[in-house]
Amino acid sequence: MLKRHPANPILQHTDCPFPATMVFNAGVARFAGRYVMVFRNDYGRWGDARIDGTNLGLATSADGVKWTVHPRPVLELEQARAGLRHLYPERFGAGFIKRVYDPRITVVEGRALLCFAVDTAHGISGVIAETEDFESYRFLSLSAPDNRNMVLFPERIGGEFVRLERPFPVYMRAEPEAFPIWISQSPDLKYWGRQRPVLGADDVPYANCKIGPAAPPVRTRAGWLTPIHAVWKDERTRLGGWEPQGWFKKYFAGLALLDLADPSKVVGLMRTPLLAPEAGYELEGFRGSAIFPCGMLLDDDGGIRLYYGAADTVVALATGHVDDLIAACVPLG
Ligand code: BMA
Repeated sequence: MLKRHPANPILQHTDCPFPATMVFNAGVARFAGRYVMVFRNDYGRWGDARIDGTNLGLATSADGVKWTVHPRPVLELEQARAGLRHLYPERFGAGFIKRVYDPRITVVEGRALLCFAVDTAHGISGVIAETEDFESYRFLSLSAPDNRNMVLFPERIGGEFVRLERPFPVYMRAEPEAFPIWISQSPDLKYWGRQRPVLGADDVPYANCKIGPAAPPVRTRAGWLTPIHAVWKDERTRLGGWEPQGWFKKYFAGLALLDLADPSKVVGLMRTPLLAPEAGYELEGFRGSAIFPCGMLLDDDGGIRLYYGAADTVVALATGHVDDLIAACVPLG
């Protein structure tokens, strides 16, 4: 269904002109005549799971394969703290925001919007920011905890902005944990409401733990083509990785098709993974066997490019054709 690009990994720490170690989970868009990528950089020592910090870097490209990294990170923790200050009480202190990570880019009506996760003293939240140049950001909203993996649809639906998100239920959740994908909508990107569940982990045959939105959905004639990530956890099988206590969660890329007019309705789902960890750069690294897509683009000729974090260590690209992906999605059983 998808072919791994021969240039993989298309971005890694050695491509960065600043301290970088794990370079992964990158949002990608076409904007102002070029390809733009905002990636997560966990910096520290190679081979060591204890990192010194996380920031977001920027890379640009003429062809979506060969990337040039901007000389400095574009979002450091201190910038995020300063920029988000108006969205929470001052008395929570400078340390309230602890980490920024996992960016996704969606261009909606010509506006470049970035969704990313923030760890806060009160739990994990999702942020929406707007940018003109991908170097400086205006922060529009901070979600209540515990929620993340937010992706915006590339156009308004029924007059409203729409996003997929992945809350973490704490009470009354299924055993084993089965975190689902939800949807919500907003008139202005600030006030989010009408939350509804869309897809459960138990709908996905290759997830026994959690699923989440991956890259922002892409419009096709058959529906919104929507990459997801799906997690299979087996504590008897230790996977590759740098975690001293071991790593046991395999992350697959999956694919759903959502109704164009009402994306809370699932039209189809791939019953098998869209991409399963197999290549060396997917199996070995910080967290082996992790495929975590954060960007998908549809070319005019029907070509699909899926950009994904591999082993939480590098960025990789896989390509395919939109017709094959649509045909692989079948109605929920
Ligand atoms: C998820 C997130 C992602 C990461 C994945 C695999 O929970 O933290 O950033 O890629 O785990 O480690």
